[in-house]
Amino acid sequence: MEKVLTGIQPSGALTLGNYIGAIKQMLKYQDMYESYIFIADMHAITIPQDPIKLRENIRSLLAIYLASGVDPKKNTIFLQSENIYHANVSWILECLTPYGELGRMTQFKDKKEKNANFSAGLLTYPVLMASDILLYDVDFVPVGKDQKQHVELARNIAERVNKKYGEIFKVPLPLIPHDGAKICDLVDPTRKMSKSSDNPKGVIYLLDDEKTIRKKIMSATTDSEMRVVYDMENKPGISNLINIYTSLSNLTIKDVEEKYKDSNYGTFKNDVADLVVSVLTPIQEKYYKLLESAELDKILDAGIEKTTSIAKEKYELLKEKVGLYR
Ligand code: ATP
Ligand code: LTN
Repeated sequence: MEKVLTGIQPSGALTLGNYIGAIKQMLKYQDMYESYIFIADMHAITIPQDPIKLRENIRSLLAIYLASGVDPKKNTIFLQSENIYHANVSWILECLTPYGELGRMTQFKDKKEKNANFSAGLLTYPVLMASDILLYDVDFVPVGKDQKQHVELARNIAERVNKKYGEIFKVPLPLIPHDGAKICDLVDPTRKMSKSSDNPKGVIYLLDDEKTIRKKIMSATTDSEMRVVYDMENKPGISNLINIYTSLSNLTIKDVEEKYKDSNYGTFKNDVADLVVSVLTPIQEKYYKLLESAELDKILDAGIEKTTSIAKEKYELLKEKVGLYR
């Protein structure tokens, strides 16, 4: 069976963008492929994190996965930092990756602007991501549009290493969702909705209560035209709401335009809010039950046992090919 692997960083409260761009894809692929899902905690520390908050976020992310419907019987679920081979392989791959290639990554260029003292880890971040992927010989890597460049880098690294040392890694493909590939901020719809945003009004968090969700959607930035029509360039606010609506329903963009052709923005926004609340409420109910459960630790224990033995084998092969043995 073909394999998929994906992960999310526990770098803050998860957003509707993470749900639509990442978690919904996991739910789809868990029934189609052998699936590996992890918590990218080592990626989270590429920017400063409070240790107590980080630990909470790790547990919270796992509970969100499960509450959203990620099934531990269908997926191997693990914590990245518990598998020592990810960082070990990353070191070898870093030594085989030109510095210039990493400096060109869009996310690195964006994130370094936000912190003058940015860490070296922020630069090498995509190589750790490449090792996450390449350790497991996966066929596909489901990610949002913003991570496509990193998966392409992982492909380049795999091809380069295979060419130099012989077949070691499988070269994977990114899987990008069509609708909702990029959910945007509600206040500034030209920007990605992001968990590390500094304005919470533009971001729907998965654990926001109903009143907050409704308020944020009703105040979302739109335009003065009063036509529910998809046009990302000239009407980014309304197009973003259409994207959210289609991603959470079975409707296409055309269906939504047709359905709301005689409606004002208030009616449309109200329906978007109803839909978001109806998707998030059951997830929240399950989440709060799961958070304290011992089940969470059992799932990670099983995941680390399985992934350690797979990753160890790949690491030993890579070391041998590179000449790291006595
Ligand atoms: P940060 O703000 O910490 O960079 P983020 O909210 O951008 O975080 P990530 O942890 O980088 O989220 O991403 C987790 C997954 O969610 C990735 O697959 C990413 O592509 C997807 N994702 C994140 N934000 C969005 C969004 N706004 N729309 C669609 N997909 C998204
Ligand atoms: N960088 C990704 C998280 C991530 C990932 C991965 C996704 C780390 N390693 C491997 C897919 C495959 C992010 O920020 N979304």
